[in-house]
Amino acid sequence: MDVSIEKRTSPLQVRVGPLLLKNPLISASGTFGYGEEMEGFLDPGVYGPIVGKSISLEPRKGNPLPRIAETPSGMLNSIGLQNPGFEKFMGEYLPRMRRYGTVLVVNLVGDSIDEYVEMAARLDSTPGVDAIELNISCPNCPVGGMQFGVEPRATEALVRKVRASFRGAILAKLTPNVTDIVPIALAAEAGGADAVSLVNTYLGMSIDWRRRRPRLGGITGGLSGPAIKPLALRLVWLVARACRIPVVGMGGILSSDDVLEFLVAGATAVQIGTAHFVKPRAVLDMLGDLERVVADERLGSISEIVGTLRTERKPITVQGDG
Ligand code: RRO
Repeated sequence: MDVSIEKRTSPLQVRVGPLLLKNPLISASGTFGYGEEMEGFLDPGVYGPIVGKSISLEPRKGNPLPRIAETPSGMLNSIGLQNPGFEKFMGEYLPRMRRYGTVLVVNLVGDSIDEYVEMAARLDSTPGVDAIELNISCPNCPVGGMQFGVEPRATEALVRKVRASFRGAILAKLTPNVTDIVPIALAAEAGGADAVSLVNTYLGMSIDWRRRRPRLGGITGGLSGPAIKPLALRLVWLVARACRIPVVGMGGILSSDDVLEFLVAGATAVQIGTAHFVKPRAVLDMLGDLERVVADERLGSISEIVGTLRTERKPITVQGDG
């Protein structure tokens, strides 16, 4: 075999902080189980990395039914963090996820800083865990989660404490349900995060007016899908301009054009979420398309397109100061 060809890096390879990814497409937490539900559709190992559903220290049963409501160009969820708990995850789900042979990211959520730290410390000494994603943005948790993602000092304190107990990559997953996401992203960076991922879902609700009832058992839920893509794209652009650490973008990505919009806005990689419920094999089309785009645009690598948005004006922000 020609060694020079063997060693050539893939044009889809990207670097997110210390993580070298074979491609920039990541399965989004909560839309992919721990991979096993997707095995009937595709090899979960095709993703750059995979991210499992959020894990909490104790098992959670989740919110009352119904937990999903379709909306125009999107969906609301109110899962309420249903998960098997940390011990069962470590014993049953993690070994299976490792077998997919791709970068593995464990998404964590806690009621307190100590809970995040306890799980992160256990994962630090666990082989095969490349990164953790701190869920500080759950829209359906009565305590914990989002409380660390809406106030910069709380974000920085949490990330700093976790940083001290975990040597792999740390991603902080941010909520769009704030007046200004930029100070939260900067706080995650100051605390030692290697990347920020955004956005988690937008708080919303759906009502069956004839029954005078909410459509979700949890009353409110998190909105995802193409409906939020323009909103997410703007936040990714704002955060990418402000932070030095990489941004992982997400929000309504269904096609390779959607992926490329996020990359041009400044995302180094993207997560695919709601698309799994519509077209579980969508990632395969996207990968083929991205390879063609790299060739057609005569790029050495897909990462050359990251942050190439051309603008002449400052953004309008909630502060009005750009
Ligand atoms: O479980 C959920 O209801 C949930 C979580 Br933890 C999250 O981070 N985002 C979301 O939309 N739903």
